[in-house]
Amino acid sequence: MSPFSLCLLLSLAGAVYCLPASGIREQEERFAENYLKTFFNMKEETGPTSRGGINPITEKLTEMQRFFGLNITGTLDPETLTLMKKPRCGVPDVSVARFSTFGNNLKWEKNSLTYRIENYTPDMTQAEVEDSIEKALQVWAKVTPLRFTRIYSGIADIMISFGRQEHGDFYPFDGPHGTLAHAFAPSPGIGGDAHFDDDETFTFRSTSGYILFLVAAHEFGHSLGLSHSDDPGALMYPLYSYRNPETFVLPRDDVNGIQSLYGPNPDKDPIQPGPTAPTTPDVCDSNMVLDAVTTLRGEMFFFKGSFFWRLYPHQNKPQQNLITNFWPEAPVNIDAAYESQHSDRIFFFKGQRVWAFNGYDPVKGYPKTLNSFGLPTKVRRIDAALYDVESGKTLLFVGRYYYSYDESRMSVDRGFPKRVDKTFSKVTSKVTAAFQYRGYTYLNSGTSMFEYHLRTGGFYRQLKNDYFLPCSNF
Ligand SMILES: [Ca+2]
Ligand SMILES: [Ca+2]
Ligand SMILES: [Ca+2]
Ligand SMILES: [Zn+2]
Ligand SMILES: [Zn+2]
Repeated sequence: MSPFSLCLLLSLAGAVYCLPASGIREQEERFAENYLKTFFNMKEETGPTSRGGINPITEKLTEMQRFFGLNITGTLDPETLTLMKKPRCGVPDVSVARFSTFGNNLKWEKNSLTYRIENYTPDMTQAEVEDSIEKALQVWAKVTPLRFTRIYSGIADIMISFGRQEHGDFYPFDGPHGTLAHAFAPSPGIGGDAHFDDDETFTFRSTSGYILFLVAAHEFGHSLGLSHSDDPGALMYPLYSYRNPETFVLPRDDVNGIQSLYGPNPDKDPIQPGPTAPTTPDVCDSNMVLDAVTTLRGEMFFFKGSFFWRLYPHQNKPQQNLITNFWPEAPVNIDAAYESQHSDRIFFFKGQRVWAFNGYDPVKGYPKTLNSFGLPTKVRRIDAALYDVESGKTLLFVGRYYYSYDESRMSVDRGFPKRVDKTFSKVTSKVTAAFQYRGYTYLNSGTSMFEYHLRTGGFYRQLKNDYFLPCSNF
């Protein structure tokens, strides 16, 4: 008997079909078993005769699902299998909390460390590799007393190399995708060293391929003593996610982690504190004010900071993702968003710029300016936007006023702006987010949400803005 029961969710009428055992299924079970052995420390002696009656695979699947915040089913469901196939770091996910260290305070006993780049990837110029490595180390130096000096011969604390498959340790790489790199915790010899899988395509700044700076910054976290974090916003989260390297700031969870080992940077200028470390928004924070809400092809999307939550119909567990993981070209900390059913596009607003995507693909000619929507030049940013399915108009909220925009004429309708409270009674302060869902119109103002029927102008009820986004701490 196979330990897995694999159900595939087919889109046919939304029904769930359990497929009979097949070659593909066995292959996927082997793949999953291997994943659990590699990353969740599953021991070899698995099988029907396990102690205590709990199948070790079920146990490890549960552990993995908890770590990644998936639905805990204890089975190899499609969501779990999809996550297992995502590109990631090769170091096991031994932690079960936010930031964690390797235990026993495994750290360097000195603040001055050396590094050496032993070889290069053919994917990038040598100068790009050197710049990526240097900046990745500076990510950690900025928030600690640690300082890094490059050496060109001999043995450095952190030896950096590119290799493929079996490359001299007992942890062979796996070809393209899957594992991208791995690194060793502080200790003499191989400790601190970082290896990159040269079967990957590394890149300096492109959104295709893996950004070497991001992969290296993560690996150096291990080189310095950090293990994986289950905070999806943390650099030490085990899965690769794209972020803009130009604007990257080490997240708060990682700062807390590394400072628990080495303390803060003594040279830091208190007068110029620099950008603050981003924190991951918590869906259970009842004071959270959403940046924007929109639908997209039947799902609901809730934006906050660098993140969004995605809610599938008939599912009550929202999925948290980095915006740039889905739309690498999109801004973060957006002002507003809406979906146009007319053009099947999603629009993001930030400051005076507007981005458009067809699903996840950028639309040519964007970003454009707010003026291209026919708004007067005095409007520097908008607060919220919604698309009214019935009239095909887009409502753009600015302070106490709103405009009606006609997408086909590409201009603002006559008679606008209007006062928000003239149309939407009860809304007396700034609209912070707006959307339509199942025929109803919702205006968020701070932590409140007002429900209307737009055609009749009827007000239905006042709700909390977490009405559609339930707190789901497990
Ligand atoms: Ca070393
Ligand atoms: Ca690989
Ligand atoms: Ca907003
Ligand atoms: Zn890692
Ligand atoms: Zn290695």
